[in-house]
Amino acid sequence: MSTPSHFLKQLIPPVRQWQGPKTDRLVRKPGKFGLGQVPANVVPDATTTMVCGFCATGCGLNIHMKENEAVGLTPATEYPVNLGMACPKGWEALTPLQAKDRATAPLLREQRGGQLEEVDWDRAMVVFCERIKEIQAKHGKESVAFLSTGQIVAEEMAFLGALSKFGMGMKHGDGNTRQCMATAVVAYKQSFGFDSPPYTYQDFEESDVIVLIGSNLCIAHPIMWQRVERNPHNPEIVVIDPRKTETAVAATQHYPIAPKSDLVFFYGLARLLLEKGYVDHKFIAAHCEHFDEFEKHIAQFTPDEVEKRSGISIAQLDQLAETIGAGKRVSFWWTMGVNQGHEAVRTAQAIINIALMTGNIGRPGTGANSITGQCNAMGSRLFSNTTNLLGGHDFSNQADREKVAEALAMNPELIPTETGWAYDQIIEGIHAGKIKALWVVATNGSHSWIHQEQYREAMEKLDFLVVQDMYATTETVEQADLLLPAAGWGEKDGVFINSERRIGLVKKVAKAPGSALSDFNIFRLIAQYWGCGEMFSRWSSPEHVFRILTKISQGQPCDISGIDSYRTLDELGGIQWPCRPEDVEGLTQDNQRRLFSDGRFFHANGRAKFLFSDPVEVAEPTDDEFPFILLTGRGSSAQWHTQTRTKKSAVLRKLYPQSIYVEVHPEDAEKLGIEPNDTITVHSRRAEVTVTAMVTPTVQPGQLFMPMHYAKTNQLTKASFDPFSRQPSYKFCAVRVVR
Ligand SMILES: Nc1nc2c(c(=O)[nH]1)N[C@H]1C(S)=C(S)[C@@H](COP(=O)(O)OP(=O)(O)OC[C@H]3O[C@@H](n4cnc5c(=O)[nH]c(N)nc54)[C@H](O)[C@@H]3O)O[C@H]1N2
Ligand SMILES: Nc1nc2c(c(=O)[nH]1)N[C@H]1C(S)=C(S)[C@@H](COP(=O)(O)OP(=O)(O)OC[C@H]3O[C@@H](n4cnc5c(=O)[nH]c(N)nc54)[C@H](O)[C@@H]3O)O[C@H]1N2
Ligand code: SF4
Ligand SMILES: [Mo]
Repeated sequence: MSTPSHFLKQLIPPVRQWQGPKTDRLVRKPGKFGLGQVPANVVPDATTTMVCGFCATGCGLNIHMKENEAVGLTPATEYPVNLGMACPKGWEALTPLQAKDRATAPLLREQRGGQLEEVDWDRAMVVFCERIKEIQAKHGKESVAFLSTGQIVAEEMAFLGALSKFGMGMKHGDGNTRQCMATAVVAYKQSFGFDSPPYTYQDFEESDVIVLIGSNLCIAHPIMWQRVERNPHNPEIVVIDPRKTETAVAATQHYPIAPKSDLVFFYGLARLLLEKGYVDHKFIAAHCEHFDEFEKHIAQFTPDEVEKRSGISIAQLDQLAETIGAGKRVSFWWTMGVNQGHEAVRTAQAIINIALMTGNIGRPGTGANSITGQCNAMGSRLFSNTTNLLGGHDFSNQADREKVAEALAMNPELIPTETGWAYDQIIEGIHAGKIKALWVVATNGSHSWIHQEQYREAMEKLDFLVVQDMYATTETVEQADLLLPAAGWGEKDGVFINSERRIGLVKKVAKAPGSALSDFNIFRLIAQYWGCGEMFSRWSSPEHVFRILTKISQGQPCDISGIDSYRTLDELGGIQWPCRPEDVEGLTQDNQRRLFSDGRFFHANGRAKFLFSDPVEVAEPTDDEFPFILLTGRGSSAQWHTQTRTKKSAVLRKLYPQSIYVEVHPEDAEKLGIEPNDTITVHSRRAEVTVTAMVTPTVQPGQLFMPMHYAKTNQLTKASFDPFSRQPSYKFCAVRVVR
């Protein structure tokens, strides 16, 4: 076995030679470009196609290169997802790689209160391992945890999950997917028996009724919206959202539901559908269970009750029931307006129940469809070793542990027998003194986590905070003891899994700056310095790991053992799971598949379950002191999350307000004497923040909306969680406004 420092020399310049995309096979003669992005004086000599690194739509981008380096990009016309389209972030995807604040060398803060100072990788690795081993020796192995992401390639996620839990003995690790997808994961697992979004994007084009719930598709998934626009069936487009969003304006029906009244609303809708006879009893009898109990449960949710709780009138509810009843192919799509709630899992399942009872699943243009957020959210759901064991397996199941151990050629005893703590429990664990060191990879919790002060205090309490990021200036890096500089999208190889379960390829088309390494190589290095390099000797390249993962997936609903190489993915324009060896034949460039076409679900008896509960009160209702509801979410198609990437593009920066604003309804503005662009303060029980007033009827009276892209927003939010998924309820807290 080579020594760590010997190993280091293989990975780090000057020994490391940059070689561009791995082999010729993944590049081809330059394609047609000319459109915008390639500088006029540069003549590319090759083009390669890869998947965008922002949202879960997973658009294909043609990267045009000269001498092995990306010089521009254009949306891929032949990729089955985007068909030649991209949103502003996609067009600008290469720009953030050039930013001045890229982390180019490891930075170490020797003492709290001191400065972060440049060190070499050897020193960084020695400190990383020594400090963590010291803390584990003193406080137990489980006193060290990690927080990861839905934005690195699946091979890296799996590496982090395996290295931390099997190699370093950690028990607790979670990801920002908790902030985002946990609700859908739990809802699907309980209802269908596996975390299985059933749709393919073609369904957007094949529905005659499209119901979007808590989803602002026009700005959060603009290219999915383009697919809706291509629908030739003149569909009814229904938006259920308290705000008159860009999507609501473009829809044919908008139901401005009272925030967090969705559960009552959907139970009432189910009752009405039943009453009107719009129910597929044959499908229910053949493929579902617990419908009788559900029928009894919903009896109490009369149209009257719905009107009282949701603000949607009896006539409007009736219109929606008629629309769904008349639809031949009705699809239901939900995003964060559902997932981020205090009773989110049951709300998602109330949507699933409506799709099931009307037989709108498994056929073209139908489905109970959770739209994912980040480029590789689905990858993290299946392969990050956080909420489940690699490949959608179960930590607590011995057969699963043995199967995974065998595929990894390791001792099954090294696999923990329980899932670790959820994100919020890790933060709580830090406050309780149980977690002493934290390793944060590709997420920026000091900005994005709920009730920010509590999070930041937790970071201060740690004995050791390591952050692994592309940039040296994020809010979380500001609190770090050690920064490990990472390569970003475009600077490394691997796969992402998009919202329709499509595994797509990401390629190295640019050099990471300075001595920044891919997350993959950082993990290899750590394994060597930690002393478990032997265990990961087969994890020598992303493609090797991909093959290991395909093997682990065998026999699971997400079986991808039919995908033999990156080349196959490249040639086909991505492949949706499942892809067993017998599925491969016949897959063509525009391969489109959906789940449940045979009516069999993943529970042992093959049946889907109707699941439900009584609605409960939100954690922080409004009152006389804090009379407004604060909603939060995406602000524009040009902003990505905490903006570490998108704010680096001058083009994107022109497309949104530079400083934080709050949307206020004109009636409220008038009552409070607020003029457009006034500086106002918004107070919650946790903080007060100064913002610019944007007076607009997009919000209803009594409600405010603030985009999440500005760090101040989460100073206000209230830490409350869905009890099943432990996903934060970002979209409801009580505030007041002062001019
Ligand atoms: N441009 C851009 N695109 C993105 C992202 C980004 O940062 N920028 N992030 C990506 C990620 S990770 C995600 S998760 C997705 C998120 O995508 P979306 O979920 O579509 O975006 P949000 O704006 O968070 O929330 C959607 C809507 O939920 C509504 N809502 C709030 N409360 C309720 C409620 O109680 N009931 C209902 N029915 N609706 C409610 C809000 O008014 C909002 O319009 O976007 C992805 N795409
Ligand atoms: N109030 C409110 N808060 C929210 C939400 C909301 O609707 N309202 N939405 C929530 C949701 S759905 C989400 S998904 C989260 C997102 O929250 P975060 O994950 O915290 O947001 P990002 O800005 O995407 O952070 C990703 C980080 O990874 C870094 N990075 C990017 N690529 C790489 C890479 O390849 N390697 C490494 N090592 N680092 C990389 C980026 O520089 C950035 O610092 O926010 C949540 N927070
Ligand atoms: S829609 Fe999403 S995947 Fe497509 S270009 Fe925009 S950010 Fe990238
Ligand atoms: Mo998300």
